[in-house]
Amino acid sequence: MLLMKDIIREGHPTLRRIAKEVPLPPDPADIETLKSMKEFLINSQDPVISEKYGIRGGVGLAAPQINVSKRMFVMRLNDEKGEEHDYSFINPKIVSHSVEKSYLTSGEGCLSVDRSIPGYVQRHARITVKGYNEKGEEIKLRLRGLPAIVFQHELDHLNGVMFYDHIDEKNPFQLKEGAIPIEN
Ligand code: NB4
Ligand code: NI
Repeated sequence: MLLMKDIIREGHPTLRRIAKEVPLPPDPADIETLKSMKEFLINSQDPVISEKYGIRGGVGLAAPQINVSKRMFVMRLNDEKGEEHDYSFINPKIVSHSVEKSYLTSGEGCLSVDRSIPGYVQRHARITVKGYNEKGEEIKLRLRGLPAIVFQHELDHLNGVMFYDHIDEKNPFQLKEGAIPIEN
């Protein structure tokens, strides 16, 4: 079972690397990695289990965060309509996106970052994404709202990008015109 000790933190070089494409169909070891990452999110969202093991709450986890430099991540959350967004992604990519931006009004945190960093992270408001699931099947989705934000935070990890790279140092709360706030 994955625990906080298995999550690498800021300063670890893997977090700044470009993760490698995963050969398809995924081999059993990669499927197992995704399964344990998904289990970590489930545990992190269970008040009893997360308290018992000292796991921070999470809605996404990227393989580089457990020091596996491969293009895979998991996400698990409910959107504002209560719809579940429970996905494992292999070799994910954004195929198109809106010009419009959106941002979490409370800013972002990261399981690999042990400090809170104030500021807005403005991301594409709507994205069309492609990738493969743990079975090696192609998936194509349109995401908006919180799921779109989570996808982009995780995709960034595969490219060595941290959320605070997007925060304007001088004006951390400066918003682009028309940016859509997301309360969470
Ligand atoms: C990834 C997210 C940071 C901003 C939005 C949110 C939480 C993370 C990081 C966008 C992506 C992890 C991966 C939460 C959280 C709301 C839902 C359900 C019940 C607790 C949970 C708390 F914990 N971010 N943490 N940060 N990351 N919402 N919620 N709640 O997930 O670093 O790269 O369980
Ligand atoms: Ni993160």
